[in-house]
Amino acid sequence: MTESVLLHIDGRERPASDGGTFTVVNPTTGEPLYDVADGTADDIDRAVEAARAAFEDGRWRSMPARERAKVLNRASGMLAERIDEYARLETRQIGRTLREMRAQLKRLPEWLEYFGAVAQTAQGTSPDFGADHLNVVRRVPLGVVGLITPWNHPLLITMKKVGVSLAAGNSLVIKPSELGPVVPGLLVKLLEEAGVPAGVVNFVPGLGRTTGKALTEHPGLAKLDVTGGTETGRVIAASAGRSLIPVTAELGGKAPVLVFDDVDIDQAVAGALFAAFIATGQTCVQGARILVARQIYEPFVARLVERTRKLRLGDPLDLHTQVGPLVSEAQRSKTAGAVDRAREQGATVLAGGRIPSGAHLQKGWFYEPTIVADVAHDHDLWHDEVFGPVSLVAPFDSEQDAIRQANDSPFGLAGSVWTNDVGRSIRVGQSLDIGIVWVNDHHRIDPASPWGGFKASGIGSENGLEAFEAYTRPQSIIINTSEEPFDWFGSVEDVRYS
Ligand code: TXE
Repeated sequence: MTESVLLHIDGRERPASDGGTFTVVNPTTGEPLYDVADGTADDIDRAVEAARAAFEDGRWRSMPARERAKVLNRASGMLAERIDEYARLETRQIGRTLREMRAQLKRLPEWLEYFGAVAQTAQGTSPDFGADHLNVVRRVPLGVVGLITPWNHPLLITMKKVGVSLAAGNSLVIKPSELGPVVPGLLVKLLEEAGVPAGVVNFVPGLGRTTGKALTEHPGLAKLDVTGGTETGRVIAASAGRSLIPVTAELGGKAPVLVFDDVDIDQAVAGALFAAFIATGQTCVQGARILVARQIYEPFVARLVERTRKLRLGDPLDLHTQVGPLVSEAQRSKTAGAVDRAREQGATVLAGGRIPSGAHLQKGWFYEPTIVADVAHDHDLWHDEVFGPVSLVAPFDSEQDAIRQANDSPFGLAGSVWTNDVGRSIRVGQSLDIGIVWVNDHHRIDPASPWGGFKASGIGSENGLEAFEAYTRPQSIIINTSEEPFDWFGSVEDVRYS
């Protein structure tokens, strides 16, 4: 039986204004799971209006930071108690393994705690303004912010945006992905139970081209924050440009994994598998280009292929499953299409490259974890993001060659360097044109650590003090401290101006 997911506006759940719904399907079984209210432009108007009213009367923004932090900490404790339930729901709606969802969701309370602490310790400044004035610069919240989130980490990405924007005192309208709206909707209710006043966080699920578009084009917003594909990011950033509001955009990637010849091969292969195949490869930082020192290329690739072939596909709710299905039929055909195109262009598929044949895998959108070699720099697979379980391997001849190949990409989000040579890890890391560099690791994230891409991977950063700053703006208050009377038009000799 399907359950319903409703809009949440001004503290109340409601259906879409025209009664429209869409269905979320279980990607493992093909069964319908939820009927989700399909928010209209009128619903977006109502949500922005509720958020604006909440912002203007100060019910959240004017609460002392200490009180806001208390609410966020309470929400953090409540979330920690619901992790198991939410992890199961996330696995059912997007097909990511329960083992991964539990590990990811367990971290999320930290975002509320971290940004609650940042809100309490944030301070203004007082720059020198000369002898006769005192300048106080406060950081004030922006207003109503529009948050647009994807399906690949539904709750993590919502949390990355919600924690910081709430801590800074903003009011929000969230438009979750049409493929993963369920748990973000539960978070909104949890926040209100924890004490966030009604109207501050509003939730309008719907499709990108209608509900998302209505939100991004709404004149009542003070900022847009999106995670999604690069083309979506361009459309939303153009909209923000027309409204003259700031935008944070976390977009696509094609992360390099650089493996030098001094590593333990088994450890580096384990790292490459982790980089390439968690979330069935559906992450913006997926290790999509595995570049390996020629001296160890053959044994490394042999081991990588052997281990890739052994990955266990299956029901993501089963804790023994290592790789779940893709989120949708569209995502699987995009993945299969990218591999077929690579074959046509002359690449060699070393592992995977097929829809699996197991009887238990026929109902879901499964695709075999895939390793591709002989991909030239002018092939599509070198440059295009697949967003599925497909990684290419290629050899490099020197440190300079590794850096050159890694940087040959339109994207610049993240990548990893695998070496035991400390100097080399720093030299190479500093030469990569990417926003996040891991050394002997991949995928690691922390609420305190800036997360954002260069080039076509986005604008601005999530997490850390940078994100908090980007959810506030400076207000400069300039106070005249002089005892001298001032009359600009009274007498030319008397003029005091600085
Ligand atoms: O994401 P979309 P989709 C990439 C990945 C994937 C591709 C498409 O390559 O194959 O994007 O995936 C909303 N105005 N990533 O279609 O469309 C949309 O409803 C306003 C990378 O799922 O980018 C959803 O809420 N909103 C990625 C959100 O944008 C619009 C994560 C993201 O959807 C809109 C997901 C519009 N015109 C996909 N069009 C990452 N970097 O993590 C869409 N949306």
